[in-house]
Amino acid sequence: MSLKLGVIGTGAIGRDHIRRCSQTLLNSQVVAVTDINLEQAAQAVADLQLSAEVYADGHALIQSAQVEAVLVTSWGPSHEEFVLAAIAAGKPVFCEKPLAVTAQGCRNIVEAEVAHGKRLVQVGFMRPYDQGYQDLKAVIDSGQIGEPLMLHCAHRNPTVGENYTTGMAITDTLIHELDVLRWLLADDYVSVQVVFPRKASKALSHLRDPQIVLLETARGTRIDVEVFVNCQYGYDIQCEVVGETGIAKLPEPSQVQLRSGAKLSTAILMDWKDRFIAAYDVELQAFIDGVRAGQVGGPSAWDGFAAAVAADACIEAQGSGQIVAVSLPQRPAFYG
Ligand code: NAI
Ligand code: ISE
Repeated sequence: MSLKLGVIGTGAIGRDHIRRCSQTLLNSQVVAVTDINLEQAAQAVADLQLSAEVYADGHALIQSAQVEAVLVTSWGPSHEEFVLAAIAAGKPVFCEKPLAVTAQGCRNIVEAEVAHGKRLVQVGFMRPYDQGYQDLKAVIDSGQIGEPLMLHCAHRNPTVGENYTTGMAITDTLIHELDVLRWLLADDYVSVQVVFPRKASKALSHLRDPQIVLLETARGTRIDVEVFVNCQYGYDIQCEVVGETGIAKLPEPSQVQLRSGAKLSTAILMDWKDRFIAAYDVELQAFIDGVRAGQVGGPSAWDGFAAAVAADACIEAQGSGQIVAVSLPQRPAFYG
């Protein structure tokens, strides 16, 4: 029997997830959708030729007896409300990143899930499902390059919309690194600092872009992440790990090498949807399989909280220019 899914939010990633759950993945069926823009929700159903019902709002969808599990793909500030409602209804919920836009919001979710007594929440951090990051982690864990001392990372988007803010560079963009680097190193952050280089002329007037985030982990590894969301040339994710005896680098996505017009070249992807397309498939199939087996796994509400605690510190550091301490409470036994 297919898992009956309800999707809240039919924007860019909502439509992409509806497509993959309906056309690519196994054992899932989208039976319900909603969006504050109901016409757009209806259009998504029509475009994908689904027999899904359009609900008036997220709460009606979560309460529906038709819906066995929920995907939250609406804007970040609405995530907490819908995830808490799904937990209250006892329904498994896959929530796109960020789990909530503040650490306190994530903490409320952690507390509700622990009180429920069983894991229901998987956060949409897809990078741990990416083959390149998995291979990089295997090299680090094998000890081939010794202990990781430094990481040099970049998260570059070609452009962003006018609603994108300097804070979103942390809560929406850097949040992927805050999660995946913690997983890669099996370490937590203890301090952060944010510095701003000369501003890119292509960045809108309200936006400070690029920025460099400096992270320190409990074991003393130092990380620099360049976040540059108006780089124009492509969607480019870089991660280089400098160890005691060698260097390991995240592989580039596989692209044809072209010899033409007196040039040797490989294309750079422009869209995040393409860069992690396989990882999105794998993370959502894992959610579907986990729910059907009665065991939700993958990035947990605690992982969402841990990333948000570091993100809160980064937001403070953006404002103060100072080094800000990150203090993550003890992980509850519930999260292993
Ligand atoms: P979007 O702006 O294209 O779509 C968001 C949709 O949510 C809009 O259609 C909006 O009307 C709807 N919405 C907002 N509040 C709502 C509410 N209270 N109830 C119902 N619908 C509501 O944004 P996009 O790019 O699809 O992002 C959505 C979420 O997915 C964000 O949290 C974002 O950070 C995350 N995301 C994750 C990615 C990843 O790589 N894992 C990639 C892109 C987005
Ligand atoms: C977007 O929401 C994503 O999650 C993309 O992966 C990221 O690269 C982009 O900066 C975010 O705005």
